[in-house]
Amino acid sequence: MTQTAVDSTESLLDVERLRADFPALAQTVNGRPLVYLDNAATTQKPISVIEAVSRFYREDNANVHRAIYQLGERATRAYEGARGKVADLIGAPERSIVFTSGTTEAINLVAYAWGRHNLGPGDEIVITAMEHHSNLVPWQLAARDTGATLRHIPLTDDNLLDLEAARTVIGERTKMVALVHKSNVFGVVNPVAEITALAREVGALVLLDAAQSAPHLRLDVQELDCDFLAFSGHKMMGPTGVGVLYGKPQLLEAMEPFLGGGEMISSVNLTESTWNEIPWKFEAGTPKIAQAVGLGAAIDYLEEVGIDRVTAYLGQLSDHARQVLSAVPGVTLFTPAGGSSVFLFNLEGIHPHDLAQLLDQEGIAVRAGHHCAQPAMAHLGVAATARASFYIYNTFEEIDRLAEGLEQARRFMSG
Ligand code: 7TS
Repeated sequence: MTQTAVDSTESLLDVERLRADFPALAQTVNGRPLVYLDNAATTQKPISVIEAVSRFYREDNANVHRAIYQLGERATRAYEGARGKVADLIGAPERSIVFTSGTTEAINLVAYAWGRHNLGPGDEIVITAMEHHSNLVPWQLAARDTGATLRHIPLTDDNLLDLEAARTVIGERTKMVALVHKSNVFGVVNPVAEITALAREVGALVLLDAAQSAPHLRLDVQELDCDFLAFSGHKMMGPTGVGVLYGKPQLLEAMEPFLGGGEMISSVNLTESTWNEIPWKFEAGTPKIAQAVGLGAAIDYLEEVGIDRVTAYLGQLSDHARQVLSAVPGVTLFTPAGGSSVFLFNLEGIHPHDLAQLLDQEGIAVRAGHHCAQPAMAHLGVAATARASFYIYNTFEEIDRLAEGLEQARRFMSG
């Protein structure tokens, strides 16, 4: 994106100009311009990211950390350079940044490499009732394998974390508190400072699932004071197949490896091995080299737009969405006040899957289902909902088209 794409005087973002950077947004569906509103699932990619991946394969492709030749050194520089960009993005030292395949693998890494060696009967892991399955199932497995107990912080009737209950759920037995920073179903940013303070009182570790917050908010791990933080590149305009685990260096150093293989060792004989230094101790095998390079380009793009402006623009879009969606008769909005970028709703008399299909006829892409958060659906008392989620290239007009699409669906259903 060129510098002129950002207009700080008139509106927060010059979205029309910015959209030109995203080739996938230019297409039509059924003759109507695509309205892509499934950004919590994955975001579209700007040309600079697509080009960075392509350029890597065309010019710099070699394996990393082992080649003596110049091409290999360039590949290593590109890969490690991307780590530096991630580290700068979240205010962390480079050695605390582990490249994983995504949020899911990052959380599994902690649940295995930390959980299996530090949990036992009598210990408790605390999650919340609004977790994505990625931050739930790994802890169910860890509890099953270690004899630890999995507990959760319930939700209030307003679909927020019940902080009163959190004070009793987090206790002397708690060893790990793993919670979502920004919810992929409610769009709310959880009060992680309060939860972290409760965890600190009892000496528990804190893992933040930042899959939805990293694309939307400026994160600083020193300020957040979390022990682990996980996010995915593909939800912040980067390629699929790469994500990040941040861990406090002293914790990563004390942990056993997750996967064994090449790259993660210092020396190997036929009976035993010693481990590489962090972060490479946790990067077994040929890493996600081109993907990490693409993530680096996505971070450059995000920084050029300005993350604070991203947050503010998404806030404006969300205010508009709340207004127009709640004006459609028959719409139940589950997103609490304060929730942004993610709007969870149902339309009376129509199953969310049918609704998504009708909207698709109009070129509007929304998600329908349980959004990998079945306990949150259970809290709402529904099996499924529709969900519209926004990112920086979405416009006010697109949200109006969604509202029109809902009106049409309502008329269609009432015959
Ligand atoms: N945590 C949260 C809060 C998420 O929203 C997601 C993906 C994940 C973890 C898993 O990320 P992954 O990159 O490892 O798959 N959320 C969604 C969603 O809301 N719709 O599709 C994927």
